[in-house]
Amino acid sequence: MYEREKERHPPNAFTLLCVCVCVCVCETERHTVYVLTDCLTLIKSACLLSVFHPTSCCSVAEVMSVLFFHTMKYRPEDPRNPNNDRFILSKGHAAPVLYAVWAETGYLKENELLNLRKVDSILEGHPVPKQQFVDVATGSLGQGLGAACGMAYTGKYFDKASYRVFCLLGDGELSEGSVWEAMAFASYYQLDNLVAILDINRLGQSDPAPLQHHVEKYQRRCEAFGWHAIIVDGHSVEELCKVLSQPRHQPLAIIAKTIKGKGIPAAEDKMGWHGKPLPKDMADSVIKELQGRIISCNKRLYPAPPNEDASPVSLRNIRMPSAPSYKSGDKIATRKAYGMALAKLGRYNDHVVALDGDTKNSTFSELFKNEHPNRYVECYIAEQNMVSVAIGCAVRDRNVVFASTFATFFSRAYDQLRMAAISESNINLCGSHCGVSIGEDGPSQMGLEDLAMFRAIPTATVFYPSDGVSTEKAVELSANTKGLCFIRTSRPENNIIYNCNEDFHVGQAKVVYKTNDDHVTVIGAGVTLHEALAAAEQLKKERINIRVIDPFTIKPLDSKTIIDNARATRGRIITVEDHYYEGGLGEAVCSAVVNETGFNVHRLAVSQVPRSGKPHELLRIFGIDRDAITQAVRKVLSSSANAK
Ligand SMILES: Cc1ncc(C[n+]2csc(CCOP(=O)(O)OP(=O)(O)O)c2C)c(N)n1
Ligand SMILES: *[C@@H]1O[C@H](CO)[C@@H](O)[C@H](O)[C@H]1NC(C)=O
Ligand SMILES: *[C@@H]1O[C@H](CO)[C@@H](O)[C@H](O)[C@H]1NC(C)=O
Repeated sequence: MYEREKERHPPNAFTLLCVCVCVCVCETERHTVYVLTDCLTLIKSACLLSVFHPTSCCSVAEVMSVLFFHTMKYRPEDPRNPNNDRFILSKGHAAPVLYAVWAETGYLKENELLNLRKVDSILEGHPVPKQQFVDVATGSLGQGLGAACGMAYTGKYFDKASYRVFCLLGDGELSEGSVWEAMAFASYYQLDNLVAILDINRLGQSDPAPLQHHVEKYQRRCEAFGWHAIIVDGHSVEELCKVLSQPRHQPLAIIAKTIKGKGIPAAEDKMGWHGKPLPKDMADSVIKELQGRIISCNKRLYPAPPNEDASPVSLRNIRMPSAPSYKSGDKIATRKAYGMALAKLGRYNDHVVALDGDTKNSTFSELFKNEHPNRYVECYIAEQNMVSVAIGCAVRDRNVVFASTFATFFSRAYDQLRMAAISESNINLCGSHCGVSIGEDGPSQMGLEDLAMFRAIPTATVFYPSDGVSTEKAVELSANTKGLCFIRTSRPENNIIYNCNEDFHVGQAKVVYKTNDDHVTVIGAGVTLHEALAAAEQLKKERINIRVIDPFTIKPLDSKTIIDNARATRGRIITVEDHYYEGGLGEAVCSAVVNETGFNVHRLAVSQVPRSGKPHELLRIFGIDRDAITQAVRKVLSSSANAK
């Protein structure tokens, strides 16, 4: 295969990482277990690391060895090969054991392990995708299984390939609701290519996990969620080999009863050792003891190669074959335009897939489902899991993923979205029902924080289209834009304002209303752009001209267009948005013009928790309708007249 590091490093005292007891293989039908010479080196190198969560690594050493050198089929020299079995370390703080295994495969150099958590090393404290063998970042507990579900769904239904997906979870982590959202998803979709290994080591960080070592309770829970659940001694290599070889018709949960700190006598099954490095003398003696247990038989293990049945996928240049076909005078809600655009994109690109959380006839992702039922994944009312499944579907560039729900419900998946950025994910999210303009359903259904939320994510692009044409362009641009994309859509029907041949770009605003003698620049988006246009007509009758700008993307914001136009209106800007004040369009504009002298930004936004009512009533009450804009324009003009 390829060169292995010749030189092995001696164990270093303060750093005992994980005690990979042995690397074993069941070669004969009688499951003879060979303990191989090379595990010595694995142990040694692993021991070099160790300042980080040694006891959490110790409980899964056998599990990891069996998975990576007995069960999984993959090409260790090519960790992202599409045919490879996938592995997700949901208990991401056990990263050192993952790195030790990849060193044992030869992919990582053993001396690189010494650089664990150093600023210039790829071996960060928790798994991140700058490591080729990591598909999704973990470390925020409870998220690995949802991503694993997305990968398994993709393997079974989209790729129709034989690769399998393995996910290792901690027992403390099993208190996260998102884990059980994923459990329900996996059984509903019969993901028989998915295996979860539950490391029941009894202890969490500051307390035992609630079910302690009651493995039968875990088994009943898993079975209740529709999984095949098997209890094993997680330190028995032979048992692990056996259960992992069984044929499957359901998702499989391996409930591995283990001991936290296994192999470190003073720390075994004891509280107070989570995340702690071992003292030097303790580490030395443990390492010595381990080395004594190695049976040298000069045998090297190589993982079996995968079946070559996941066809190559190209996600380059996902285009609409034709321009939008709206007519001026048409009225459409941007949420509906989203569904139409997505269905159209799917017509010409086989790898476009859509997810929704039981809101498809509100977000209009239903239009995609109607046309492409095999590429639609109903995620039901489990938004955290939906985002994780989306991330899983998008890894290794297998799919262009669009997931939709009400904008406001993404807030409960914010940790998953934050992790999507760390995972370098390219998922696209569409949030409908933004703002008070949804009307009667009331504040629980109104997205009023979503711009703040998505703007704060470093890899995010935030689209806020205002008509059917720009929505279709936003969908097409999202499909081709790296990082997270968020498309904010609205419920009310509004006029088509753009010509179908209008060109749109990320970070390029449109001046939608202008004369040679404008006094104020008004920036609105979605429904408030239409209110601004109505205000412009109204003010024209009073011989006050205003300029109206549609930012199209709130992030990145087109500062140049905003500044150039606002200069023409003597720095007078009014922003108006169907969002709370904090973190929305107004604040984005303020930070864009922060260096301009003589600029004055007046902001209109929703300042309190709103209520039910008709959309136009709520826009009026919360001060973001055409009248509020005309008043603000007059006020800005009179105060600047007074200032003279
Ligand atoms: C969402 C989240 N909450 C809290 C933490 C902090 N934390 C890291 S490890 C840990 C204990 C994990 O226990 P368990 O899942 O049993 O794993 P073990 O280390 O015992 O294998 C905690 C609370 C975290 N990383 N993520
Ligand atoms: C969605 O469909 C259901 C079932 O047909 C219907 O009862 C409901 O009113 C629809 N919702 C919307 C927002 O159209
Ligand atoms: C404002 O000026 C500072 C200092 O020159 C610069 O670093 C920053 O990028 C500018 N900000 C904007 C939004 O232009």
